[in-house]
Amino acid sequence: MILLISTTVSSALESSLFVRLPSFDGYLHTTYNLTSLSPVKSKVACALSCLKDPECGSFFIVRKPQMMCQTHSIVFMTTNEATPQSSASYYQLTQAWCPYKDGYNLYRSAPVCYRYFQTNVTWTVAKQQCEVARSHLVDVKTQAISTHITNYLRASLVSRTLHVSAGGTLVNNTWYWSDGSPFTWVNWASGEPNNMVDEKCMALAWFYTFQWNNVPCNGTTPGMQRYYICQLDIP
Ligand SMILES: [Ca+2]
Repeated sequence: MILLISTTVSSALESSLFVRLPSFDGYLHTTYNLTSLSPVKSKVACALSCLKDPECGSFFIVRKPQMMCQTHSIVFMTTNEATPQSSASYYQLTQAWCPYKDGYNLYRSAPVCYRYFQTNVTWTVAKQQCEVARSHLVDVKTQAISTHITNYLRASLVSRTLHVSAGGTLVNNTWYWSDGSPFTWVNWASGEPNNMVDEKCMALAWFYTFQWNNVPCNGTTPGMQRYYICQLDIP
C-alpha cells in the first residue's frame, strides 16, 4: 500500500511538477547548490525537500552506492559546469504555464519563468525578441530576484565576460521596468548610471558582478551587442 501511494505520488510529481532532463545523466553540479549531497530515502523525498524551499529549482538524485539528493537554486545549467558522477539524474521543477520545452526555467519565489538567450543583439532588438517569445526583458525588481539572476549568470561559463540586457529604460529622467513601474529598489554599480544622454537602457554588468550599468539602446559595435534574459509572467 505504501509502495502504491509512493508510486502514485511519484508519477503525479513527475508529470506536473518536475521534468527529468536526460542530458544531465552522469553529471552532478557542484556550484550554487542549496544543500550538500545527502542520503535520502527516495526520489519523492528529494523532490519534496526541493518543493519546501521556494528558492529550489532543481535537484539531482544519485543512486549508487546509496540514494543521495542535492538541491539547487539554479535552474539553468550546462554540463560544462558539472562534474562526472555516475548514476546521477537531474530533475527540473516546472509548471504548465512555464514552457520548459521552449527553454524557460521556473523561479518559484516570484513566480516567473526566465529564458536566457545567448545571442548578441542590441538592447532594442532584445526587447523585440522577448516580445516575439511572448515575454519581456527581465525586470530585476528585488534583491531576491537580483541574487537569483546573478547566481544564474555566474553559474554559466559563457556569461562571465558579458553584459546582459535587462528591462530598465530611462524616460524623462526616470527609470522604468518593462511593465511600466518605476524603479524602487536599485542595484546600480558604483558610478552608474552615467552618461544619461546616450545610455538610456539597462544591462547587468559582468565586471560589476552583474550590478547594473546603463548602456546605449542601439549601436553596431560589438560592445553594443549583448546576451539577454526574457521573463515570462503568469498568464
Ligand atoms: Ca553606464
